[in-house]
Amino acid sequence: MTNDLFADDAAMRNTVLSDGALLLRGFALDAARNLLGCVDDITRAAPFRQMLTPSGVMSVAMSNCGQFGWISDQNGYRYSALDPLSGQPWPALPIALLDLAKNAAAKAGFKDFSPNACLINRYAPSAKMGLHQDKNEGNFSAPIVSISLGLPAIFLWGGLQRSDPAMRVPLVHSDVIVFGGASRLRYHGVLTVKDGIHPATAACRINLTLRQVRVANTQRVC
Ligand code: MD6
Ligand code: FE
Repeated sequence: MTNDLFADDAAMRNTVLSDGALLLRGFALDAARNLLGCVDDITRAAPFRQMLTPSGVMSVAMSNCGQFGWISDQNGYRYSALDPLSGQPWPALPIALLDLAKNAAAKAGFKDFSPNACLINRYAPSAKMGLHQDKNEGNFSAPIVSISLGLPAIFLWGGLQRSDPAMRVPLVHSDVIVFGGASRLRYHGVLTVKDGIHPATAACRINLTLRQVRVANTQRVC
């Protein structure tokens, strides 16, 4: 009941960030506790790890669930059906997560979103994510659905060129962003997460991004 009131209040503050990008405030409020339980289960099987990139180690710790997972090493980024740490497939995408992502996408006008990959980002205080485009999916007609849980953060919402000015969007627990269409390849990032304690996650921010990856674009074996 209380949650419904908060959710209604939050929904009144939904915001179009740009053409094809919608911020759904509080959209994950009812599901949040269950989703965080799923993250615990997933990361027992596929632990959080700080991946390497061609330019150094990432401050954000990552894991994945679903048919494909986003991975990076000194050679670059790609999707893989197997967790390179274990050589095993990633844990399955929980139904609750799939349902939430489909509902969010539909609300933003993307009717047939069928994600097969979910990247799980964990930000400890002082972690951040630099401006980037998500362009390894091989399928830019599908949107990406992004769920924020725990500590707040400032999301940077840029343009189609890295040098375009970026809007600063404060995100809090249970906010969901759907971005696709004309916004699918916009640059975005996350400013350094500040110290704090959130009742749902303690001293971290968790971000889940659900993607529809084209199978032909992935690496099947590591
Ligand atoms: C984050 N999100 O919010 C990082 N990418 O922690 C992303 O990089 C992202 O939120 C693609 C689509 C939505 C996102
Ligand atoms: Fe991204």
